[in-house]
Amino acid sequence: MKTVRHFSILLACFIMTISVSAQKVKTESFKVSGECGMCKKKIESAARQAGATHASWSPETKVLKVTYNVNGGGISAIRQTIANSGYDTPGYKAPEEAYNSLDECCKYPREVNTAAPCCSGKEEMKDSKCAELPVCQGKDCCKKS
Ligand SMILES: [Cu+2]
Repeated sequence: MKTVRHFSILLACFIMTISVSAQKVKTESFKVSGECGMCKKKIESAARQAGATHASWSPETKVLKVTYNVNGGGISAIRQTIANSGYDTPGYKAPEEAYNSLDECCKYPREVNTAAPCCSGKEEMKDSKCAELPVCQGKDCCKKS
């Protein structure tokens, strides 16, 4: 009888372990472009909005450390939401409008070259759809800088 009770306690422990690991929490770090303390607030709140339980971004290293539940939207939802708020993340580029509406102090240098293939040098394209055109048909795609 005693062994049976021991066994059921063991079993109960085992089941509890399984249910805890079912809500798996993961911590990941990745680079997010940004500049200052204001960026920090916006990046971290975007991450939380997308389901991160903890988010901490460093203006020095530009690395965001997030903790999230793998059963939620996951890391891609977090990256996407941060990008939508104006900050480039790995695999997700912030839309032009979002980047342009950032405060001046927050406008980080973009690593991704926004120039269309038909625009020479430092000229940027007026809108991102231009780049999809084969060699930018109507060439007034390019902003004069
Ligand atoms: Cu900023």
